Amino acid sequence: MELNETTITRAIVERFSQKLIDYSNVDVAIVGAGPSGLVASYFLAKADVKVAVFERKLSIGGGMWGGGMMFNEIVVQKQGKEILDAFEIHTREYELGYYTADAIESVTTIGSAAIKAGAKIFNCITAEDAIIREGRVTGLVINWSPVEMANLHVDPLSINAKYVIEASGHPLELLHVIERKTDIRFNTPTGKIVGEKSMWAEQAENLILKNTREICPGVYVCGMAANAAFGAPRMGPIFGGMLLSGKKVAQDIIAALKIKK
Ligand code: 48H
Repeated sequence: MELNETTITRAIVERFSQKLIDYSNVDVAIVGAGPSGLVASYFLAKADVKVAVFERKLSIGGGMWGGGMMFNEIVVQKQGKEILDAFEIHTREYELGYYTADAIESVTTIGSAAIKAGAKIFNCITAEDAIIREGRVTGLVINWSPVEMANLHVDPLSINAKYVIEASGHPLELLHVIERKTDIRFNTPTGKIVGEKSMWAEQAENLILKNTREICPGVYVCGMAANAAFGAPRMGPIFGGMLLSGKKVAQDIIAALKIKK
């Protein structure tokens, strides 16, 4: 059989277009494929929730590839280890209550499990805005990341979602847009984004599950974005909180979707 370039081209364009059309209307759209967004997508997909993840970069994994300062090992505490165990990621006890795992194994295994469970990940796509109806976020406005990088004037497309998860990490991009463009009040003490505090691993990891919640109608926040939104500290390169936050946001949304039905 001779390989035909036109067939290869048609295959890619048709398959990708169909995928995007299929996922233009989802139960949950996630902004960011870092550890918390990926774990959330896995648990949602495993529960048969239709979920799409939009990731600005070419690669998934966010800040987990680089462990701490590019030393590509991550640290988790006991509860975080339980999530790594569920993905069958190797861990080693370092000292009592501290476990390490290979950062690359962690990203690739969680990413693979999420996709196999049914999550669709769209890389190179940036969520640049939200769709809002009567004070509720009902979807995402998306564009190719290279459009943003080249500063091209190209209009975006949109995705309809019952729930959106803000998992964009430190910059809280979606919440900043909502704050800037609307009068929606967030469920924070100030009604606005409070902002991330300096590093305090113990407090940050303790607060993250409390901060993983619906922050305004239609939007849940998880991962580093949750602590930044509610004014909690950063935790440095301990990743248990990210993993647990991803699982919690999935569980909360699964429960909310059941009530909605
Ligand atoms: C599409 C976007 C957009 C956008 C950003 O930063 P992340 O790894 O996020 P988390 O919260 O899952 O994990 C945080 C962790 O990596 C970390 O930074 C920690 C623990 N820090 C502690 C400390 O003290 O420093 O991933 C977020 C992902 C990235 O891949 C971005 O490219 C992506 O979201 N992203 N994708 N549209 N508008 N904004």
